[in-house]
Amino acid sequence: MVKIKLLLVGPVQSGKTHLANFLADAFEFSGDEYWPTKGARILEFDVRDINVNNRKDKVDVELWDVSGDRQYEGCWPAIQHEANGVLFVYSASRVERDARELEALYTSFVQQQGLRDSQCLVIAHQQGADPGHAGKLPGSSFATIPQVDANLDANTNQIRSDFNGYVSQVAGMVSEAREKAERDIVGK
Ligand SMILES: Nc1nc2c(ncn2[C@@H]2O[C@H](COP(=O)(O)OP(=O)(O)OP(=O)(O)O)[C@@H](O)[C@H]2O)c(=O)[nH]1
Ligand SMILES: [Mg+2]
Repeated sequence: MVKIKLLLVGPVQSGKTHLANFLADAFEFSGDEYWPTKGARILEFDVRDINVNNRKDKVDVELWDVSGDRQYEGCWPAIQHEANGVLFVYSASRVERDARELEALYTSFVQQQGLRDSQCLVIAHQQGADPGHAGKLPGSSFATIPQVDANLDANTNQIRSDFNGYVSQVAGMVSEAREKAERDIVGK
């Protein structure tokens, strides 16, 4: 079993909470009304039978659904502490507005924390009827980070499988680092 901490970040109303509830199967919190997230909320769930370094394993996910409101920036150090990965969510119909904000979030959540691009995923969230932009984000920060589309009103299998693929990759890195630390202790 591997435990990972993932952060879901992005501009306000880009659908992070909606997406987090879907990924955690926590539909009791969902509805069409908008309830801004205060600071962050933590969802815990496991992903079973996924490939972790060529072994089938269970991964315990701690998913931090982070508010897009800058008034909570003071909470970011606590949120960022020991995170293993960052999921960037933006609204596909507001790509110009959101792209600039994502660049700033990338600096704070990835570069300044010493995380690698391989620990990140970009999600273009298509909310409601207007699918909006579904190509790649402009800007160089995200050039090497995989970008996927999510449409919870249509194909939910796709985003679930994209998410599981990402979890498998991050869990693989975490488990490898743990095994290396164990080997270092015994000096082999
Ligand atoms: N139809 C539809 N509506 C959505 C979807 N995702 C979000 N919404 C609506 O968009 C609004 C904002 O969604 P949230 O998930 O709360 O946004 P957020 O990114 O968590 O916003 P903050 O917590 O303020 O940062 C809510 O009214 C949701 O019901 C979606 O996939 N489809
Ligand atoms: Mg929210």
